[in-house]
Amino acid sequence: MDFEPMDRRNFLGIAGGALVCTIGGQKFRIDSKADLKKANAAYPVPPKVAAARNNTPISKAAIQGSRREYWIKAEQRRWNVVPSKTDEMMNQRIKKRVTGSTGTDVFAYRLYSKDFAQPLGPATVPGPLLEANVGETLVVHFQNECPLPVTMHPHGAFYSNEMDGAYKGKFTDPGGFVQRGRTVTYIWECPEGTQGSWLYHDHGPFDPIPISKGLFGPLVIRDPDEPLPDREFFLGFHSFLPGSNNPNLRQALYAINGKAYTGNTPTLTAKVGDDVAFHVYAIDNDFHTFHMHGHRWKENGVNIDNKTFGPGDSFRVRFIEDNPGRWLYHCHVFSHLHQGMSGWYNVT
Ligand SMILES: [Cu+2]
Repeated sequence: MDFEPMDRRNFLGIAGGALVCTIGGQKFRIDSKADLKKANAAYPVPPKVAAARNNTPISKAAIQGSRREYWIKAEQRRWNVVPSKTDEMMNQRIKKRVTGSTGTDVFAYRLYSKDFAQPLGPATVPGPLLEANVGETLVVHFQNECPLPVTMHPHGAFYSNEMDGAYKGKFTDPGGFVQRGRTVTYIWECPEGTQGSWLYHDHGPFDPIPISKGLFGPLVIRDPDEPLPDREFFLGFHSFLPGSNNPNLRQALYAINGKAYTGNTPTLTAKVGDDVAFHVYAIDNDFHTFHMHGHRWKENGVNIDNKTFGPGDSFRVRFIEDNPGRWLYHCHVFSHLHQGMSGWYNVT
């Protein structure tokens, strides 16, 4: 990370598409080399965080209704964005001399059993699905094993101010600056009016670096009166950029659920007659579209087959499956599509 304040010429030189962040009052580019260790060491610990004990217990009285409890760690791991090295849509090999190495270091949320006894699967991009019914409370015990302070911040749920998992400078609560080795418990309520397809993500002091390294995931709050779909899919639209996060990449990879190019992104399956739901969200620096071949759905009473959505947006598409075939779902921004943002939807 370049901690030199940038002059105007430098700024203009990189402003075309580069993501510029201000951290600790210094501007830096997300596509330049980053010394995260140095940046971390230079970062002041907010006063309420310094004063807090590890995982201050939450009183049971604070929890309304029944609880859905999760134990989640943020971990660092290797991750291959294009494991098959092939784009099945274009029937092309993904050439290392074009993209650079598609293997990279990510930060990823990982689900554990009660009291962090054992992992229930690998750390993944996106993180595990969090779900609750209206009337329940999400209790999320979160431990950080990444080398930067990171957090979990939910969309859609109801929470008190200190539970929003966000860095706020000197006003930061312990849940907004979870240092390596520390644990916090978040309580997020799901009263009437919070139902929907949402997401959660890091909102710590290094935002958006940990998000672009993989710290996000789906969150659904269900209306218990609504029948569950027969098939449902959770799709996060995001990107891996060359530079600080992915030093061996030569070009951006536009990903769905941590993978890029058809055959690597999720291959979804359903059969005719199924009640199908797609829970879709975006969490990078771009606007995307969700386009589905051979299908359409209603939004505000209008039939559409392509929906634009931006960073932090989330929505659900639901229809009764009526059209068998090998279909594509993809982002219709062509540079994103041809840098990986598409997948198969196979209907029998
Ligand atoms: Cu896109």
